[in-house]
Amino acid sequence: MSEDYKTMWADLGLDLEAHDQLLGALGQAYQDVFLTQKNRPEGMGYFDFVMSEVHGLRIKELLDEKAAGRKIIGSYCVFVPEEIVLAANSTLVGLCSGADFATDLVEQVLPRNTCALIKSSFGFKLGKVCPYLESTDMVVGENTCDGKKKAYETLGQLVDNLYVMDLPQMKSENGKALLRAEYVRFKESVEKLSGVTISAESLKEAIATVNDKRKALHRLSSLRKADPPPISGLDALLANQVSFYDNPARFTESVNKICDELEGRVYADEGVFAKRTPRILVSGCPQAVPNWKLPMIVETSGAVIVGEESCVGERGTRNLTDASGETIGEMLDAIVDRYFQVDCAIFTPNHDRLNHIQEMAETYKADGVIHYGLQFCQPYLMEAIPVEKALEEKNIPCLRIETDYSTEDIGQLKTRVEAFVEQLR
Ligand code: BJ8
Repeated sequence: MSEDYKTMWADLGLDLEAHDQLLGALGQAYQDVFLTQKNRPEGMGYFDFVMSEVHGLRIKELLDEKAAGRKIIGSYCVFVPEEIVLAANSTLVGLCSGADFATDLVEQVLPRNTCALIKSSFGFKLGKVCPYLESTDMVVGENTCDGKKKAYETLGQLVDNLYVMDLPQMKSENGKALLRAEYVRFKESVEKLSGVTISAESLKEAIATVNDKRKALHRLSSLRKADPPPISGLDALLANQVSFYDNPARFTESVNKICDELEGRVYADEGVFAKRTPRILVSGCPQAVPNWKLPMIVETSGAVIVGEESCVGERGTRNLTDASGETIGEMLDAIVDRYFQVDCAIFTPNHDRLNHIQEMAETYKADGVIHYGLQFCQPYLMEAIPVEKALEEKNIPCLRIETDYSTEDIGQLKTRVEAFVEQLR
């Protein structure tokens, strides 16, 4: 790492020693999990580069943006609309993390039985190793699950720029009205922070930018319907993970570029795995960087992942925002319509999610579904049972797993996944 980065990290208040340890572990995991894959598409080189610079060049870019007057807004949930952020000349970055860090410090402020996703985000703050969080001008939390909702009360004491977005729990007219009111309040807060009044023109442009990013990811997903799929589940997940950090236009271009290459592979019947390799759909909790445990286990157990029903995946990107509105009001309505369809398990009832999982299993020709639940995540663990039932009705085998970010259960999980894959052959 260059000395410039070290100065940058120190200026952000990071603990350089702890941060070095984190980057060392991340680099090793990346090497072991990604770079050992055979026959990867060349276009993955871009994502390898982004990952190698995820705390370096990208942070420098964000700080340069800040110096030029843009504001950086961090979020923990796909309900925070990037369209509004971009329209206010600001940048949205994801803050969720996928590795345990400073657990001893975390357990002084949160109960031990909190999900790994929340604990990890706190660990990155308390351990002073997240340059994204330290670069933000506003951190957006949201009232989704009880764990997050209450954890933000504590996070508010650790950061001085927390904004909490209230979110509905039911897909009712009242729920939709709440979402709209919250998006209007968010728009006003972002305008105040950035000093930029969102215009119809800037909002239209932002909708187009975010739609383009989603279209590129839809294109990537669609290519995975092929047998053999032209890209591994690990690499496709990585592209989805990078979408939360990267510059949107550059990301879109890079995904479209890799899709051009993958189309050629599909045409040539070429894939990372052999034809008729058992195909798995993963459904459940989001998998943030560097949470690659489950896909690594699946794809070293004789199966390939062909889709993610997850917020780092299709649940997060499924629908486009209608771009036909001309006034700010019409465009906000379209944004609300789009996000209100996100079928997170915090909604009750949540039949849409069951339908979507069945549809995805059919569309991606999955032989089986693995439901990925993080330990102590009530919404997804509870919903795993109706998910399994809905899949049984379609004769699609389902394996429910409950895990965390530790490596201790890898052997046990591998045994269960291997047995499941055997059953699918
Ligand atoms: S829209 S999935 S990104 S809330 S794993 S913290 S649910 S206890 S992450 Fe999510 Fe938004 Fe929903 Fe998507 Fe709670 Fe469960 Fe932990 Fe979770």
